[in-house]
Formats: sequence, structure tokens, C-alpha cells
Amino acid sequence: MEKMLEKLAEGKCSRIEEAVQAFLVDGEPVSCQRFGSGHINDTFLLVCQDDERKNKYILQRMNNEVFKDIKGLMKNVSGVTEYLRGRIQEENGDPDRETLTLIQTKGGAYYFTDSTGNNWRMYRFITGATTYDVVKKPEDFYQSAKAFGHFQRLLAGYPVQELTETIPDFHNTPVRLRTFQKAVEEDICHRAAECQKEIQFVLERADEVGAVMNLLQSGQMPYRVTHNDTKLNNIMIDDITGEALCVIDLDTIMPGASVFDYGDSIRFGANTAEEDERDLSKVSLSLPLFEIYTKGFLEGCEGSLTETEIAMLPMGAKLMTLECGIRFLTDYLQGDTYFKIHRERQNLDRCRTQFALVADMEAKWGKMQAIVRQYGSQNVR
Ligand code: ADP
Ligand code: GN1
Ligand code: MG
Repeated sequence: MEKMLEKLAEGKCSRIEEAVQAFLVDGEPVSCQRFGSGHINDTFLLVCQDDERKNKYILQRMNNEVFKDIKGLMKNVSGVTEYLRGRIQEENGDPDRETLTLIQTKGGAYYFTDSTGNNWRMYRFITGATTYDVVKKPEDFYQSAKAFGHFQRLLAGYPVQELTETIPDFHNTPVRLRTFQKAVEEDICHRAAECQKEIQFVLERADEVGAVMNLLQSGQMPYRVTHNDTKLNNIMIDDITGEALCVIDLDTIMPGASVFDYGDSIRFGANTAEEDERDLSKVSLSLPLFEIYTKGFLEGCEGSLTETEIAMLPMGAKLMTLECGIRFLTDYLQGDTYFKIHRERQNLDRCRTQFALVADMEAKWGKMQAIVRQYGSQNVR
């Protein structure tokens, strides 16, 4: 075990051994490997052996740069998972598999700060379920849509005032635009010259970025408890039943617009290419996937969305995609300090796929609206 941990420490995750020792696990740690493909946290699969079986855990080093208030963040995660546990029990579900279970530290806390200031948490590993980076079966995407819609319903009664805003202005697209404009002006890495086309693409759409925030701020659209990071790989699909089992990655649960959750799923899952695809001819909005997600999300919301929210779904998809592209480009201009990269220019490639997708949505705008109208008319409150 010690050798294994030393090796991991070399793989630039220092103090992992301290973290493993800090939590109340069943058995002796036998392996610990990097896991998943998230852009923000460092995730490991930890296996511990006791007399009878191997017990699996997810160990995560939270990103201190991205999350400035870890205490508030973990209060959100523990509060929300506890609340969901109760709601799932009321619906005769299995809370051990249908929501995340935090493992406490030996001192009875939900997270551990190591001697260098890194913050760690641990979850019970959910077995018999998988997260997908691309839509392999349309049915999976449909299931994820129902589950994200239902997730919003489950949390409708959560005391919003208890939620910490873990990343202020997370989906405030006008604020994202201003940050981007500042990054272009400052151009600290001298990268703006090679991104002129992309910068222009954003500026041409500057008038549209406030469409959702204006409705929220004027009270024409309700604030709801939203997940805010509804990528397909943030939902676990049961390997046997094929149903969406558990919504994970709860770091960004905050008050927001329902269309944020809908839109971010479309951005990631209804794209015919991967998020960092370099061949832009592969990027497009799949209308069949758009349709299936729209159907599932509205079903999951069980008639709770207002007419305005439904009418704004296409705009939510477009703005979440544009905003994400703006964020990737901003990070590229600022020297790749926010999103993890695994190769040069990956953030620029990611930005380009997002903008190609926005352009394709604009070309398919009428069709997107017709699909939303078709399913929305059956679901309006
Ligand atoms: P990030 O914020 O970096 O995206 P996530 O919380 O989404 O981190 O975790 C990364 C990956 O780890 C997920 O996509 C999923 O595959 C896996 N994962 C996270 N939590 C669990 C869990 N409790 N059980 C099984 N797998 C998990
Ligand atoms: C990040 O953590 P992960 O990989 O699920 C990011 C999202 C972006 C996404 C783009 C906290 O999500 O906002 O949409 O990358 N999360 C945070 O893939 O910034
Ligand atoms: Mg994730």
C-alpha cells in the first residue's frame, strides 16, 4: 500500500496518503487510482479490503482555486444529500444508490484538510452503474433528461436560504462576457491574436447574453434549486435496468434557472462530437437527441415549468453553449488555469466546438423551437 501511495504522490497529487488515512473506511487500503474525466476536481477510486470483501470509495481532492468556500460547499453537499435521502425514502427508492453517501473522517467531519491545505472528501462508490462521456444509446440520454428534471422536482422544497453560492455568478452570462472582455484586453499570454475569429463570434452575440438573466432578475422566471453542471458524465446509469440512477457532482447546486440544467445537458449530450473535437465538421446539434432530451426533461419536471421557462428552453441551450465556449476561451487567454488540460490548445479546441454548436443551433433554431412547442404544450403547468 505504501508503495502504491508513494507512486500516486509522484503523479502530482501529494498528501493522498494522509487523506486516505483520515477517513473512516472499512478494511485496509489496497489500491487507489485516478478515476473519471472531470475538468475540476482530482478523483480517485480507492479500494479497501476487509475480511470478507473489497469496499470501494471515491476520494476527491476538491479544487481550492475554483471553490473558495469549501466549508460552505460541503455544507451544501451534506445538506442536499441528506435531504435527497429522505425524499428518496418517501418515494420507496434506495437512498444508498440513488444519492451520494459521504464518508466521515475519523474526527466526524465531512471533509479533511491535509497538511498542505488541500481539501478532500470521500463518497461510497456506487457499484453497478456507469457514467458516459458521450451518448452511446439515445435511451441513456432520455433517462438522464428525466432524472435531471426529476432532480429539480425533488429539491423544490429544499430551504434555498441554506445554500451557499459556491461560485458566484456561475451562469450569469453577462458577467462571464465581461470577464472575457477583460481577458481579451489584458491578453496576458499574448494569445488573443490567434483567436480573433472566436473573439468576433462572441462580440457578435453580445446583445443576446442577458436573455435568461434578465428574466430571472425581473422576476419573470423563477429561481429554482438547480444542479448547474448537468453533463451526461454527472449522472450514473444503472448497468442492469438502464435507468438513470444517481445525479452526482453536486458542487454547483445553487439557485438558478431551470433552463440552465436543460441547456447544459443539450450542450454536452446533443452535440454529435466530443467537447474537445478538433475536426469541427463533426460538430452539430443532433435534432433527434435534442428531441428526446426535451421530452424526458419535461416529463421529469412533471408539469412544474411555467410557460416562460418552456419557451426559453432553446435559448437556454444556446446560452449555456455560448457561455461555456466563452469560459473555455477566457481560460485559454488567461493561460489555462481553470479547466484541466491534457494537451496544448485543448481549451481553444473546446471553445471552437462550442461555437460551432452555437452556429448549428442558430441554423436549426426554427426546428428546435417547434420541438419544444410540441412537447411543452403537453407539459405546461
Ligand atoms: P468533477 O467535478 O471533477 O467532474 P465528479 O464528482 O463528477 O468530479 O467525479 C468524476 C467522476 O468520478 C464521475 O464522472 C464518475 O464517473 C465518478 N464518480 C464520482 N462519484 C462517484 C460515486 N459515488 N460512485 C461511483 N463513481 C463516482
Ligand atoms: C466543468 O466538473 P465538470 O468537469 O463536471 C465545469 C462546468 C463546465 C464543464 C465543461 C465547477 O464540469 O461548469 O460546463 O466543466 N464545472 C465547474 O465540460 O466549473
Ligand atoms: Mg463531473
